[in-house]
This record gives sequence, C-alpha cells and structure tokens, in this order.
Amino acid sequence: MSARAPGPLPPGLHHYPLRLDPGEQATLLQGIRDVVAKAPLYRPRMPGSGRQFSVRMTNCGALGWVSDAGGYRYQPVHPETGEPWPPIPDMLLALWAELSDYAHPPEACLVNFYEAGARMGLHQDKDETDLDAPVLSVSLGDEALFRIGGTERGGPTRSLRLSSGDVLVMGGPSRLVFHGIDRIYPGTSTLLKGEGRINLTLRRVTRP
Ligand code: MD3
Ligand code: FE
Repeated sequence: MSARAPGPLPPGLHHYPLRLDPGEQATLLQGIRDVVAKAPLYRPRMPGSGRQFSVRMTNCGALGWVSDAGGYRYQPVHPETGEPWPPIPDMLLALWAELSDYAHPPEACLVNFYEAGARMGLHQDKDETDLDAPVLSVSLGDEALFRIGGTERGGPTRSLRLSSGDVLVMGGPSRLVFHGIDRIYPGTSTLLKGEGRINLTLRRVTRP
C-alpha cells in the first residue's frame, strides 16, 4: 500500500514531508503547550445544529477562528475566557516566511487537536477576506488520512497520509479546494505523551 494515492496533487498544493526534524517538532510542541496553557482547548459547535466538533481547538495570533451559534468567524479573543490569543511561536512565523511566497505575516494560527476517533468533514476554508494568501499547515503527532478534492463539492477526491513534521502549503488554485481529515492512526507517533494529533494552520485573514 502506498502512502499516497496515485494521481497528481492539485496545482498550488505543496507537500513537504518531514519538513521539521524530531528536535524541531519537540520545540514547536513546547510552544503549542505554552499556547494551550494560556488559551485552553475547547470544543466548538456547528452554527446550525449546535452539534459539537469531535476536534478540540484553540488559536494563537492576532485573530482566531471560532465557531458557535453565532456562526464561523475570526475574532481577537478566546470565546470562553475572553482573553486575547497568545502570540504565534517564532518557528511558525519563520516557516511562513520561508514557504508561503507571501509578503505579509500570518494573522491567525488555528490549533486543532484530534483524539483517536476525531475527524473533520470535507469543507472549504473561505472565512478569510484575503484569499490571495496561502494556508500553511503543520502536522504533529499521530498520522492522519487527509482527503482533498476540487473546488466543487461532490467531485473526485484523493487521499494523502500526513505524518508528524509534515508541512502543507495550499495556495493559488488549491486555496479553495474541499478537504478534510477522514481518520487518525493512533499510536503511529511518540511525539505526544499519549495518542492524538495536532494540526496547526497559519492564515492571513485581512488584506494587508
Ligand atoms: C487545503 N485542518 O483547520 S490541514 C482546517 O488537519 C483544516 O486539521 C485539517 O482543514 C487538519 O481548516 C487539514 C491541511 C489544510 C488546511 C487548510 C486548507 C488543507 C487546506 C485550506 C485550503 C485547502
Ligand atoms: Fe480546512
């Protein structure tokens, strides 16, 4: 079985397998532990149904993505504590500067935490005003099955297995493609204390 389904990646999507070495992953993980200590993980709800996400979330940066009865949006404070989000760790800002091909810094870093059994359904990321900027994602911990389609719901999809230390950059034509996480593979990484996966997504929200 191949780690990657056959077929090309969508144009504008770049995969950097194991871009972070184990030492860099440990340093970044400590940075995220510091973020979570100030801005606790919480379980967002779908705006319509009120159903809770299986993924827990928090943010760092000037703005954070939140979801509740009031809808999907970016806001400068944690929805439960009312406190500003902590700053984005320097390693992430450096990765963005190196890989994003975008002249301005990210404003938001969404932190997703997947326990065994958590998933994220196919969706588009379009709550940002600046869709010219790419999204940069970093995976830490257990491996995940990432699914990516085209810009129309219901079109063909392909899957990519993401490992700890992998970086994805989605820009240009891939910025508005449908994507999701079908499953994680518990016990495939020893980075975290227990099972689970952390995904970090750096985003530009406003036009510079
Ligand atoms: C392709 N996160 O937070 S990261 C999300 O692993 C999200 O937690 C997934 O989808 C995760 O919105 C996937 C890879 C990713 C992130 C954003 C994208 C792929 C993307 C935006 C546009 C296209
Ligand atoms: Fe997404």
